[in-house]
Amino acid sequence: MVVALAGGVGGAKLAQGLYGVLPPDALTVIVNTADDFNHLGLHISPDLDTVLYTLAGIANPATGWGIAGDTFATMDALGRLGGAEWFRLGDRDLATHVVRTERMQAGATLSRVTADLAAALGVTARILPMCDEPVRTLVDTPAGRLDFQDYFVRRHHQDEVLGIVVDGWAGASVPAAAATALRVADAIVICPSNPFVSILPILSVPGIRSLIAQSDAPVVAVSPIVGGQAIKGPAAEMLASLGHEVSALGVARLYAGLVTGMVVDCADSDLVPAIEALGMSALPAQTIMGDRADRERLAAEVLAFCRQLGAHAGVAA
Ligand code: FO1
Repeated sequence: MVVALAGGVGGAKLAQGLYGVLPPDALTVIVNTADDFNHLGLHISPDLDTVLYTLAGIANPATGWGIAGDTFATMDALGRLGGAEWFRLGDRDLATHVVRTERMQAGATLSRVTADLAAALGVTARILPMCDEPVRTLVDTPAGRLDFQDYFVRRHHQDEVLGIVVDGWAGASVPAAAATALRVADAIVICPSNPFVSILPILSVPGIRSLIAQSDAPVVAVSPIVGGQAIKGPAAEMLASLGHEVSALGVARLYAGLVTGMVVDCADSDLVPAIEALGMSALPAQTIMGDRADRERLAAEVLAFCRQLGAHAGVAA
């Protein structure tokens, strides 16, 4: 069993690569839910839906989120009525939120609803929320403390990030399916998502760090920073404003003590010695994922790296 930790678009791409190179039921993706919010009376789970749509092969390739070819007639009609249209929910995408909201209001857990949505879309990987309790990322900025989607979408992540709060973590618990997957994992992959607002919220769920630490599986992270830049989103700006080096080394320092290895882009091969000095192995690879072939190629390299690390540690990964 390979367990991947993922947030939004970048993480979903590698998750799709892993899904493509592994047997149908050999992948579990534990997904960030701290970006979730209630909007228009609906429970929106952006990262779960991005992973779900990407593995189902229906994600919008231009944005990475939402459904390819979707229309926005409802958003436009909403705007004419004075409703909030800043968070672009497509007409087909809305069906997902309506089903999830209805099911959760009837008492189903987010885990249950997500499993049923995955089955409905033919996805055989396990897609698991990091927890079923409400945990929310809040972003401290010069304009004050902002809800995540206000910061990220409404204000176009232009505010300087002075701090990040994962609100509600203490009340969260690792879902049983996620704990089981981590216990039987042959490899644990931290996908190239934003370390601060996608990966660290997952790691904030009580118990998940110790489940990872107790596993004898290799833990490999893929850097979301290439040549000092993020492929997408505000990860580079956040590293800078939060006082970290804006590089794959800066990311490696965030994961030191947790991971066995780090995959960096070939452009950052010069950082390998400094990363290895942190007590982890480092592998340069082509980490920019354009098409599905790129995603599967990187996934195969990551898994080979895991096997190599596992062999050194005496584990058949
Ligand atoms: N991101 C945007 O930048 N603008 C949007 O209008 C937007 C709408 C949206 C709708 C559904 C969904 O699942 C994701 C959506 N996202 C949008 C992306 C989302 O805000 C981010 O992907 C995550 O929260 C961070 O990874």
